[in-house]
Amino acid sequence: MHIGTTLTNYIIETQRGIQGATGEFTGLLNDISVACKKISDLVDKGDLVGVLGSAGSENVQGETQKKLDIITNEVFIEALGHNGHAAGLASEEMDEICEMPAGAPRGHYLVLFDPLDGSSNIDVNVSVGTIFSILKAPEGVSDPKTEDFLQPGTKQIAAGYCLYGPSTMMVLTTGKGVQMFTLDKDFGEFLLTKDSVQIPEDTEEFAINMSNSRFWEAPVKRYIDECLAGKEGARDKDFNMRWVASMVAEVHRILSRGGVFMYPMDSKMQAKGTAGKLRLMYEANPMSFIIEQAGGASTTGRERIMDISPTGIHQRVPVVLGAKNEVERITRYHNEG
Ligand code: P6P
Repeated sequence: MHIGTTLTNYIIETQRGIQGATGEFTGLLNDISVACKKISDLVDKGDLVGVLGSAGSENVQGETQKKLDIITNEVFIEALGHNGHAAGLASEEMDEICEMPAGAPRGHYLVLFDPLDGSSNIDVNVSVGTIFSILKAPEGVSDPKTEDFLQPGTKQIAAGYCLYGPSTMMVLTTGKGVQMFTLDKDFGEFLLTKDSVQIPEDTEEFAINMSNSRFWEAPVKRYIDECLAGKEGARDKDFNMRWVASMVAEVHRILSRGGVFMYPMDSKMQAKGTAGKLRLMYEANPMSFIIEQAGGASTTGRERIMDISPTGIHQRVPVVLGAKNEVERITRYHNEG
């Protein structure tokens, strides 16, 4: 596929070779593209259109919602709920699966999404993003229930994110590698700018929230201490550190120049009875699909994230993803105890 082709043409071309493709998947990705273009415009305008600041409410995660968390959630539901491409929707911002618009035609896909990940950054003008995961609704199910969404990450048909940064970029995998599209705002199309993205197996850059270090488990502390010691310790190289506090930005950096990202389990979370910070269904699974398709790895520190059998829409998991050899080293440290 040639660089510069539009996202829509790219999807039509790749779908053309699929036996029985009806065009519904192409339509669904177009709906997602429209939603992301609208969100990009709102994020760009910010205070000019009064969308920044807190909404004065909390989401199911107990997190304070930003006005844009709620607005972007509505943009996604409006874009995906009416066109008959989705059978059901689930959002980080909603306790239960979405009530699809009355009378709207239903498609065959389930979409789980975080409409604005990293939204704590939005008020300080730092990159944020949308993350989405696409599953097939069970055969013959047009009114899916929560349990129909609870499929392991290996069942994903596609996954992607849209990064609202200096450029707005859509990054997508349908299981045939990872492609990057940049939004040309002059005529409102995502254009293919990188095809077959690959992550180096080694890296010299790690990303973790160091303020949690006193709560980490021993294997995480061992790994980070070795990175900090660099060539003066057990490693044969020195490391750099980054932390944007926006998973989409961290993953995009790793896809663009390598690295390893960790949001591990810690004793603070254990005390609260949660299994991690990041959500399996609409953060860890879609990002794991993308990372693995780009030649990286993604585990909880102990097991492959995409193999996890989900127990809840908002289930949290520890995340270690990126450069294959670093993820394997961290996972080995966990298994050594
Ligand atoms: P912390 C954003 O809220 C998020 O879910 C991820 O995008 C990000 O990687 C992480 O949480 C940041 O967490 O503890 O640094 O605020």
